[in-house]
Amino acid sequence: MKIKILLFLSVVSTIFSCDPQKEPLKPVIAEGIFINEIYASGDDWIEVYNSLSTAKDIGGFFIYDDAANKYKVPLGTIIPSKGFVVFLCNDLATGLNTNFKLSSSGETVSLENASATLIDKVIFPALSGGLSYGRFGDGSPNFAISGSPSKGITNGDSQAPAITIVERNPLVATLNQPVTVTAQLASTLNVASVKLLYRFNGSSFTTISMNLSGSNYTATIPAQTSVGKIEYYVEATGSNSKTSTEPASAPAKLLNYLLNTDALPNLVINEFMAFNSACCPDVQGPNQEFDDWIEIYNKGNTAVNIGGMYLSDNKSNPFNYKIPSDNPSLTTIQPGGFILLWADNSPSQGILHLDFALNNLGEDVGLYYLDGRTIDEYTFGAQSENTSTGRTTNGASTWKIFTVPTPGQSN
Ligand SMILES: [Ca+2]
Ligand SMILES: [Ca+2]
Ligand SMILES: [Ca+2]
Ligand SMILES: [Ca+2]
Repeated sequence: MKIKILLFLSVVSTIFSCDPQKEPLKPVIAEGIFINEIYASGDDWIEVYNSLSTAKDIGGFFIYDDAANKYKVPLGTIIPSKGFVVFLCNDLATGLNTNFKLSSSGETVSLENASATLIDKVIFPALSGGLSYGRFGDGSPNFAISGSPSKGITNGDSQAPAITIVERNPLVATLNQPVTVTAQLASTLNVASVKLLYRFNGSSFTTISMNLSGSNYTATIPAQTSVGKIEYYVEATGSNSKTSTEPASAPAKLLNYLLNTDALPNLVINEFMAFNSACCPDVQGPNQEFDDWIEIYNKGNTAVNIGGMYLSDNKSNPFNYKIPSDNPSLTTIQPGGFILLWADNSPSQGILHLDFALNNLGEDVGLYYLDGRTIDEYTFGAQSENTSTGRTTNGASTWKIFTVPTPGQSN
């Protein structure tokens, strides 16, 4: 038996040593101090737990996501028995602030004692806003994504179910059309119920059960026969009676879609530029920024305020960027007039600056109504530097490349 085991170990060590790309395998020597919970989507933190029956001084311990750049816990950092200490992962490298941040796409965090012996190592998955990854209960080998992070306090025996994705189909609904809402949970285990709550034009909420189908929960909001606004949220309850919602602050914040029968405004995307290095600057104080832009033309007979409408660089995501509606004087286009929007990823520069840029290798550019219906959209290919693409004449159905772009003016 002994020989067999030794042979086995030798085979294992051969397998593990043959890939020089991987970090060297180090055994984890548990000593009762655990990485207990991780939050990684902004204001990152790591919670460490002391499972021992005595207080523990973890001064001189090391925490890291990169073995070449370890953070050293300050001397005199004591965790009481069954207590916690939280490290803020913010690059500050002082006190309980680590010298690294965490990736919301997931990575590995390691904990070493003062002799640099690895005592815990956690590989965490992608964590979107509001979710944490931790041990349930504290110090246990059972990990789960949680919808209710518990920074510096017990993770409890069990967690509220974590809702990871909520989608609806169709994304843009019309009158007399049912809408199916799908919710994905981090786990379908220990889920007592998942419910969809919706209301129409601010009335009281109607609650319907969402049914498990595959790994998703679905329910359908019935077709509406009159115009208005549907608002909704998803609520998941665990077999431990703990509840989470998406949006997390529901019902204060809700998902919604609009149903209306308005005629679409008579607007077109008239010209755009996706590769600007020398033409037509966005003048910001002393700076000239050579940014992408989109020109919209009003070919109708009435003024149109585009506040509340959407622009996108992706046809499948019409709700990408909502034009603010708090300054109609800047967002209203007169008949026969133009408006220029900077696609410069800089909404802080003003109401006519979008939160995306245009890819000069080609993509979509689209203008969408208040309810997401398509007003105009266009798909373009690779662009030459300092040329624009636009309609041959204002509002025309054919497009051409302009070597002399005319942002905000007649083509
Ligand atoms: Ca906790
Ligand atoms: Ca560009
Ligand atoms: Ca700019
Ligand atoms: Ca133009």
